[in-house]
Amino acid sequence: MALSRETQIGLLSRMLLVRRFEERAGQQYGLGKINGFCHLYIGQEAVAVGCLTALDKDDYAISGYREHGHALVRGVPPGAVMAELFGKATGTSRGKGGSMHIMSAEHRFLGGYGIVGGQVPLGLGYAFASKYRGDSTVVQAFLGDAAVNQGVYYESLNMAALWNLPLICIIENNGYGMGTAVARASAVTELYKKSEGLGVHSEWVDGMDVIKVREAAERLVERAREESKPAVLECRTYRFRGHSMADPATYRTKEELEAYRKQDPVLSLRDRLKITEDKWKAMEAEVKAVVDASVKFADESPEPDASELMQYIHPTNDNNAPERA
Ligand SMILES: Cc1ncc(C[n+]2csc(CCOP(=O)(O)OP(=O)(O)O)c2C)c(N)n1
Ligand SMILES: [Mg+2]
Repeated sequence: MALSRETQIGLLSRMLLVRRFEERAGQQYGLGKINGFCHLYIGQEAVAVGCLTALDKDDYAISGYREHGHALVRGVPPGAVMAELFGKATGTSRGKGGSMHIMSAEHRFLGGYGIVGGQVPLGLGYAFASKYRGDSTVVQAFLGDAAVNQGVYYESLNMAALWNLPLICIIENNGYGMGTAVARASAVTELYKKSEGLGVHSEWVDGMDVIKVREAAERLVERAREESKPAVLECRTYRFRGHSMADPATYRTKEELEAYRKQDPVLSLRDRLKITEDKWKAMEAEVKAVVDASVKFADESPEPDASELMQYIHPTNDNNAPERA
């Protein structure tokens, strides 16, 4: 069914929130308020927004380390995400996870994972649990193009196909794994084809077009829910910034970047919907207020207390863990 104009405007405003949040995160990084790694999602907004809005509240999503946007779209409060980036006690992981480990059990957003491809078997476990409980929840696991080169991706999909588990792997093919182009790392560059031999329904979609992504995701979610079957959706997208804050992205040409900028997922939907200047200004102002508030919240939040230093980490190092027999 075609999406209503109202729904499309909703998708646009979520993409705008992710875009402006990420721009601000980059700026805050420059100001020294965010330490460690920080991978921005700018350019890829249509993937998280198109896919995650096809899920129900009870479904699950898991991602890699480029996951601020997934968390926001899943409904995690922007203040808690920004506070986690700042390493504050009010962050989603109480300031201990940072950029790569945003998670919220309440929003069924399972993270934020730093090991390339490691989120796929974890998502598989949730898909198994769904089938075991018989509650018809489905799992979306987001991974990058380079993660498709990890053995565990195939092992997980094999099990999902064998046991008919509702796992949807969403490949965010942004053309590069750090500075390595897909064609230099994979003999088969149409990444969705690599799972077909496992008996997994696999397809690709234009990942710069949120409407197309949403339509494909809706179809695959319904299929996973009703038939309990895995699927792969390769979304062809592009990241406008470097791999992380430390990457000046000299491995690609200006012309390439410019060509993708013309397909900017946010601006192209704005133009397609013929949003008036006034309406756009109002949308921008609304998003800016949310992002401003997230920074204020993170700024004003306390650092984690020193007494928490050894808490909520590996149990053998946790001085508050119950004694083991
Ligand atoms: C198992 C493992 N190997 C290597 C790394 C180092 N590493 C971090 S990001 C990355 C590239 C991943 O690229 P891709 O999967 O395409 O995701 P993108 O960064 O483009 O979103 C690599 C190799 C890692 N984190 N984990
Ligand atoms: Mg990539």
